[in-house]
Formats: sequence, C-alpha cells, structure tokens
Amino acid sequence: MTNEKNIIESYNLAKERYASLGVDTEKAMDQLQKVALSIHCWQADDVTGFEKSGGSLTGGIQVTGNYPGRARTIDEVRADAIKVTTLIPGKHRFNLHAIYGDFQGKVVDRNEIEPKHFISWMEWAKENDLKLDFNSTSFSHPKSGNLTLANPDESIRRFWIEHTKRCRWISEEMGKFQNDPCIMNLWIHDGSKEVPASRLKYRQILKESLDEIYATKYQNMKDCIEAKLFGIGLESYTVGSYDFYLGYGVKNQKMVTLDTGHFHLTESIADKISSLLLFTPEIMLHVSRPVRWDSDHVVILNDELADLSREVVRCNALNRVHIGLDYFDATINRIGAYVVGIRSTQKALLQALLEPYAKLVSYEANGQLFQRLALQEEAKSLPWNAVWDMFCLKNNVPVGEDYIKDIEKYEAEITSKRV
Ligand code: RNT
Ligand code: ZN
Repeated sequence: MTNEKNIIESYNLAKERYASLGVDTEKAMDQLQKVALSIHCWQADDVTGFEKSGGSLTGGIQVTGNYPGRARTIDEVRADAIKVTTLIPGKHRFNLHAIYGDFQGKVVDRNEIEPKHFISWMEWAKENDLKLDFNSTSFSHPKSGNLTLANPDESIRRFWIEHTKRCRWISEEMGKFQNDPCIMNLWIHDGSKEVPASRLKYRQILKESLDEIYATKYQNMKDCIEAKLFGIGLESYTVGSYDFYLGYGVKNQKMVTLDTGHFHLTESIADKISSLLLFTPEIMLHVSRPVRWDSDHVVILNDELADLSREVVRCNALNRVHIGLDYFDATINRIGAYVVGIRSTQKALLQALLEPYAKLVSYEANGQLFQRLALQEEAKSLPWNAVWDMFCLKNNVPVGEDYIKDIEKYEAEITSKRV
C-alpha cells in the first residue's frame, strides 16, 4: 500500500537529483500530461466487434486464451474502457475498428457503413472527454480471403475500396464532431502462404486501390498505412510490406504506421523514427510486444519500448508521433491487460522525458565518448519511479501496484458475471 507522504518526500529527493543533471522533473510531468495515447478498443473483446453476421477472427491474426469476462456488447466495451481510464493518468483517445459500429441489431455490410452507425460512439466519447481514432476492417468477413484491396477479382476489390472510402468518410465526420483530427489506420492482411509467381502484380493492384481511396481530400481526418512482415497462414508474402508503404507514404505524404510486432525480431523500430520524420509528415505507432512472432503480447517496460520512447523524445517529436496501442491477450484479465500495457508505455515515455539529454549531447559533441556511455548507463537507474508515482498521485489514479485491487474488484462485481 502506497503512502502519500512518502511519495511526496521521495519525489522531492528525485527532483533534486534530476536537477543536478539539468533535468526539470516538473517539465517532464507537464509533457507527459499532454501525451494522449490511442487506446485500442479490441483488447476488450478479443477483436470481435458488433457485426450481426460476425464470424471468427481471420486475416492472419490470432487471439489466444479464453479468460472469462470478455466484453460482449457495446455497453460492456464502453464500461470497460471507462474503468481503464480511471486507472491510468492523463486524457486519452479511443481507437475503433469499423466492425465496432452501433448497428442496432441490423445486418450492415462493410460496404454500407455510414457515419450514423458511429454517432453513439462520438457522443459517448464526448461525454467522457475522449477523442476517437478509426480503422477500416478487412479481416473476419466472407469476402476477406487472402486478398482484399489487392484482389485481381474486380468485384471483391471494389467491395473493399467502397468499405475503405466509407471509413475515411466516417473518420472525417468523427474529426469534425470532436474538433480534432481523427486518425484512420489502414491495415489489410493481403498476402499468401507461398511465394507468388508475381510479387509485383498484387502490389500494383494495391497501389491503384489506394490511389483511388485517397483521391478524396479531407480536412478533419488523417490517414496512416500499416505495413507488416507476415500473417498466420500468409507467411511467404505480404502485399503491404514495409518497403511498399514506406514508398507510398513518402510519395503521397501519408503517415506510416510502425507496429512494433511487424518487423524481424532483431530489427530496431526506434531506429526508424528519425528517418521517417525527415520524409513523412507524421508517424503512427502501434505499440505491441512480439514474442518470437507478431504475437501481440501485453506491452511491458522492456528495452525495445524504452529505446523507442527515447527516440521519439530525443527527436523532440511528441507532436508528430501518435502513439497507439495494439495488442490482444485473452489469457488474463483484459482490463488488467489494458492497464499494464498503457502504464508501461507511459513509464517509458516518462523515463525518456527525464533523460539528461542535453548533457549527453554535449559529451558527444565534445568527443567525450566514455562520459556519454557512463551517463547513459547511470541514467537507467536514476529515480524516475519517484516521479512516476508523483505523476499518478497528481492525476488522482492509483499509485504503484494499487490498481491491482481495483481490477480485482471490477472482476468480482462485473466481468466475472459475464457468462
Ligand atoms: C495486425 C495489425 C492491425 C491489427 C488491428 C486489429 O497485425 O497490427 O493493426 O492488430 O487492426
Ligand atoms: Zn497494428
């Protein structure tokens, strides 16, 4: 159990320690306060959504586990999301997929969705001081197959073009309603299990589809395009590879979405930030955690996350890098999965904001390379945790592990009753 007096005392000591290295802890907390994370709706219900005709999850992604308590209705997703917001500091965004529309029990196919199906979400978000982001949904549909926007079959391709255009229209209306641009992510699973004879063919088709989709210019939404290495059952070829979307993004000034689970395991996502910032307008992140593969484990405070956060902060790019979460774990309490992943992401950002960066840069400029290495190592064990606790206290949310009991209570009273 944490104690307020101790938190304040520890914070004051930490503040002094950081000040001796030229770091202003108050400023770091102010900066972190402004970072709105885009919280993915799909951890709440194992990427199921509310389509009446909804089938099983396809598209090369997979949720494992069957822990009780999955949200089954819009109201349950909303209630869980609100619970999560009470256990994390700051004001955030909520990221919807097209299959989460409020379809009122009707069958509305993907090429028929409209802003009206998302009005109740917009109102809910407004009431709860959240902003919305959006995603087109290419998976889990009878027409998904292995190819959607890259499909040589013209009727299937047209179906998905129509869907994606409508998603941009919906995003535009969301952006207008909330008076803040809605970011719409486009990820499609298109690919194949074996290497195709023509890798080029499908990429050409995808490019044409995207050109048509993006022909309409909007003011209140922003587009981002998400690449991937492989999907389950689609291991040998992904039409929308990183090279493909990087090229498309640079040429058309679209944001590229970097999902931290979508690269070779030894590839550094952090290292991509500074390059993308030079050639694309902004960046979207899907913070995830691959374990051996794109397994979408709950985000934890590991070296990769610390490196990525440091890079965003070192580039002074918190205003150009949008941070979304993307993982789905059904083996543990799902509210807990949200809270652990979100808080870990915020901790990584705070560590980055507390780095004695000015000193590191000056060592480097002076060729003092031992000094640079030494300070980088020492920075890892500076008392950032005292600042984190203070940040939680100021935000009136549980400090340290205190949120465990809140989630246990919510489980006992709410999620365990969902049978
Ligand atoms: C899949 C992508 C994509 C999805 C969500 C549900 O590998 O990461 O972002 O996780 O759209
Ligand atoms: Zn993703």
